[in-house]
Amino acid sequence: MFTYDVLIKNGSITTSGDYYKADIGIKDGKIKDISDKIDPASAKEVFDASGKILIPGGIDVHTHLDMPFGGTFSSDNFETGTKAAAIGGTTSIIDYAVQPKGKTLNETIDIWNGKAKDKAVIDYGFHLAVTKLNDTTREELPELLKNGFPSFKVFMVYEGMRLEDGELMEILKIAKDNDGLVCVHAENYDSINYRIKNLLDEGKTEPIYHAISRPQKCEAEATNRAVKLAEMLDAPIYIVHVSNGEAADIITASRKHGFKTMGETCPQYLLLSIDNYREEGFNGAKYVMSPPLRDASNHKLLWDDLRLGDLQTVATDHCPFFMEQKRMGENDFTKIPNGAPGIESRMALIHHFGVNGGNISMERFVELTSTNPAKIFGMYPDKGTIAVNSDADIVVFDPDKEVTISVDNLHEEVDYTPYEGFKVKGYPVATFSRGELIAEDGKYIGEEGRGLLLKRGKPEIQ
Ligand code: DUC
Ligand code: ZN
Ligand code: ZN
Repeated sequence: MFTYDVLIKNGSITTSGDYYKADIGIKDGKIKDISDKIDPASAKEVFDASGKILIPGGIDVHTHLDMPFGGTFSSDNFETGTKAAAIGGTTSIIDYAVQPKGKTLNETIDIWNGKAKDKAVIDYGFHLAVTKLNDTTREELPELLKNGFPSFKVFMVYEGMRLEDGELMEILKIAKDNDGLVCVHAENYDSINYRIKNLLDEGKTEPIYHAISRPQKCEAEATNRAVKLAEMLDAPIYIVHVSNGEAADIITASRKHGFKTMGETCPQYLLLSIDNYREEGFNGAKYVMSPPLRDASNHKLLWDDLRLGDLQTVATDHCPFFMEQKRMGENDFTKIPNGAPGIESRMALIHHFGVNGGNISMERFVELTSTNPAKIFGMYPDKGTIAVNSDADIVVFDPDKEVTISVDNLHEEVDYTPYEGFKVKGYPVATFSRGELIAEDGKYIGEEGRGLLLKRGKPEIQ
């Protein structure tokens, strides 16, 4: 009888607060021992992590897999998307389950469960995106908040999905009263419609006009409104995909005044810019997402916010579409499906441009990509750390491995990456999920459909 199923030897463990060398003994999917030297004879399988860094599995709390959008579906489903995630060092996701017209929230969970169950290969949770507030949803919300779904999403834009300010306020209050958290997509709906009409009237149909139709102020205004509504109630709020320093400053100010306000940004807002929309032909459509890419001067501001603790997480908003799908908007930028891929490269990009780039420490990298997501969304300490009794979700990270990111070496189900040609030093080379080695050297090697639905607990405000 072995004491451990798996022993990871000789790695350097990095958590959000520590960096040290130790062996890790794993049994039944959990970390059972972390010690200086564990006898290799005590384990069925031994993994040698000499020269490697061991970090808690990445947690991407903002994905859109198999999501209907603008008459099509995002091209990664729960199988392809989570395999790509696993190879890239992510072991849990929280996907947005968007309430379809005429469906209850419980029916929405069933629909998203149908998409994910037996397909996802890593653990997954759902934020319910409430698109209709009526008596049924009002009754469902408190129950769901208490029973494993402690976070909801509200869109302030998108016809058929958006809620009015009063409805957002009501949901913020319900969440506050039931230990939940509301995630908000903040853009000003009316200003976007006003701009779109003028641009199209002037015959301005190319992808760049997507960015011009929803400028930085459009996001900053809605961020301010959402944050102020939450402040009026003293309710926690989490602003998703913050794309610029002006919107981030609103979060910073709110936090300084003692409110429970939090924000997320994504690699695209740290590394790409509005200039990408000017790429030749229809290539600018690759970057059509909302909010859009901004002036590059925002990069430093957002990195500073991440380093100083003004923003708390880095997720992806992974929402891929093939170029063929993007072509739906060839003659009208408003018809380009919104979204871009990123689930597989998040960890390597944030490590390289964050840690190697001198913007954040290695510990802060772990905190932003794993520990804070786990805490904020009720998964800690099962997820988000390397500690005794935590799930053995561990990424073996080779700090010396140099990779040129390309669609040719990624596994996302889409025909481009916005990060084509980006060079990184440091890359995930093996991924353990609940003690099982599921990805190694760019290949998914785990069982099919092994991911489990995460029933999450109370959010911890960071
Ligand atoms: N933004 C996107 O770019 N795609 C999907 C949803 C969203 O908010
Ligand atoms: Zn959004
Ligand atoms: Zn999104």
